[in-house]
Amino acid sequence: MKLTAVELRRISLPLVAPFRTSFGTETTKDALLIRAITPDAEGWGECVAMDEPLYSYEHVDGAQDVVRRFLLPRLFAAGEVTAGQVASVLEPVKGHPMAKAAVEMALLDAELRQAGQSLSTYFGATRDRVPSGVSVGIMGSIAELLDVVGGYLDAGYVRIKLKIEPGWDVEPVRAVRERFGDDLLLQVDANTAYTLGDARQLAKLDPFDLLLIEQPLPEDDMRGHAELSRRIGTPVCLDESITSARAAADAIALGACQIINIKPGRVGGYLEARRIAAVAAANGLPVWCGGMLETGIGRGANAALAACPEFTLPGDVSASDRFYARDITPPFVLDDGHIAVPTGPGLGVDVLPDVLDEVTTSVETIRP
Ligand code: SMG
Ligand code: MG
Repeated sequence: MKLTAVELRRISLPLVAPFRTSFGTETTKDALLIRAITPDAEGWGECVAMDEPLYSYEHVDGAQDVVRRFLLPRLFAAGEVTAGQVASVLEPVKGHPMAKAAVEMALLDAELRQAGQSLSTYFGATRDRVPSGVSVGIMGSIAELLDVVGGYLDAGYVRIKLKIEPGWDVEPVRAVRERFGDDLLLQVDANTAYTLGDARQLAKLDPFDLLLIEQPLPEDDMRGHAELSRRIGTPVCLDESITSARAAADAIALGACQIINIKPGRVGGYLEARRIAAVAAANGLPVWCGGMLETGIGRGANAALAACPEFTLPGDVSASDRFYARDITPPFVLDDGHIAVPTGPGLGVDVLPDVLDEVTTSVETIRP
């Protein structure tokens, strides 16, 4: 693809309710969208960096700066570039996987639209819908949590993930188990809020038969996760720590995780995400697709990824209305607890121009 221009567009979408994790509370989504313009086709990418560097070191203003100043000049200089070549062209720039992933995604969308192929076909996906799990924030009280979880179960979600932190772990899990029963698929996510010294507290989750505990310890604490895996019964799943296929291979070799949450933005793109799925499958580990409060653009792509055969656990690919009353694409809806995988060319989702314009806060066009 020969890029003639790239549009960097910022949008702001209010969340239907605040989303609290161990690292902060989100009330609006400030996203960077990337539109790759070529003579034959256009493609969209969504950068999942959040407005503050609290989930990882990236943040949306920084990502935009990196795209503008360091990534696009390299792509323009490379001339004709396929989506599959983007990662190696951008490889000299250290880190910034969310910025890189968004650029690669926009090119991939453009390329597949031109070829008339859907992302799911390109990935070799084997399902036309994916089971939908939902991530539930930290609440002010157990009563409120039970109400919220009950609402999601009534809506049809097939798996519940509870955000936890010190002081909000065993009791909420116990309450949800007691209220909704042993058959509920239940897991927790700590977003790095614990240390290995909390192993005994985390072992108190063992009786509740959780599917997994996600990222209990800091991002760079691979050895700690390996040790914790030996001390608790709940399978350890890594999210923040898995930044590449190499990191995944290392974590598996160390015994630091038994399950992997794959997020394309965190690992530099959908192509690296596919490689991580392959590494995990070759080692017998289940994987699932995480979420970063994506708009319909990223949500559709995540559904395609989650439809690949390695993804054997329900992911965080929820319906659009989990976060947004109004999205910039037609909404993804729950159907019998599942989300349909888009079938159209490229990402297979179409941006609604009027809504997009209404929620846009800035547009910057960069040309070679
Ligand atoms: O998109 O449904 C979603 C969010 C899922 O919990 C979710 N994501 O660590 O897995 C995670 C978090 C990261 C974002 S929290 C603001
Ligand atoms: Mg997580």
